[in-house]
Amino acid sequence: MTEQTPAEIEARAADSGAGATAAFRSKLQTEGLEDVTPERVNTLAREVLTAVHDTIRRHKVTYAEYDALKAWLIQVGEDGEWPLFLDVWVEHVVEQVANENRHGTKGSIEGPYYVPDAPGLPADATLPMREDESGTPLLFQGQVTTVGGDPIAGAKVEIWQADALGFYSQYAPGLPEWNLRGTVTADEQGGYRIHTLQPAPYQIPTDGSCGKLIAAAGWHAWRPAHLHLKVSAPGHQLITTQLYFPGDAHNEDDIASAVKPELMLDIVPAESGEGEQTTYNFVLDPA
Ligand code: MBD
Ligand code: FE
Repeated sequence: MTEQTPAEIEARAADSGAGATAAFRSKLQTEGLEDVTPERVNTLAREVLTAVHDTIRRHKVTYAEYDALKAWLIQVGEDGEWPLFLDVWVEHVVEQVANENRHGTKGSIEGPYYVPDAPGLPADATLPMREDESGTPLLFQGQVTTVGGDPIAGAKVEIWQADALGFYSQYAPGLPEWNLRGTVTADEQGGYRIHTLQPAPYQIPTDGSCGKLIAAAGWHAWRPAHLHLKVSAPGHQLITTQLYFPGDAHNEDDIASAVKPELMLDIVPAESGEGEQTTYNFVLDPA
């Protein structure tokens, strides 16, 4: 793999936040937006504004701080970083509420970098990757079942992940379109064996508005390494989740608050002798 200068890596990082705005717009075009009733808007907008007012009073927010906020909010939109901001700092609570009654596999946030319709792959598959793709080989295998433990033949396992530098295809230039993305169809026993690579931890782009907030507040910009998944089958609820790697320095302080103990992988040396392997089974709730 060719070496990148820090400036090149920064340039790629800047693109990724904005790309998420374009991707969200195209999702809206295909799926549209459901109506939110005036009653809900009234309740929710009023409560959020009241919380803001309370914060201003409690901390005696100044005009200088108010103007800094205005400037920053304007810039988030210009940078195209609203999806990034919302998915990093808000989505985890929406996910918690949405999935609180499930009995199957725990959910986690989708984040800004999902792309629908990744190439279809058989149950035993290697994710699309470059010939010289760097990183530790990882065999990710398991089975999809119902909450009752019955295998779900032909379940769909969509997977997307960052490469060994922390970049997602279609959100960083220079990567093949579907790099490290795929739609795997499980076998008759609901089984899948996906050959991929260990992803790198992900750093929120430091050069955009989200990065400015992180720097201004003295926070860090990291998510622990993770695999993204959407697992689905007819008659069952689709689950969107993420899986994590033990020992990652940011499992305990994910900037996106999306780690759950149930989503920690058990990584062991690969039986093939090359790299690592892990087994994770998905349990789907009935629709
Ligand atoms: C990611 O890769 C991610 O998963 C989330 C939630 C936010 C930003 C980047
Ligand atoms: Fe991610």
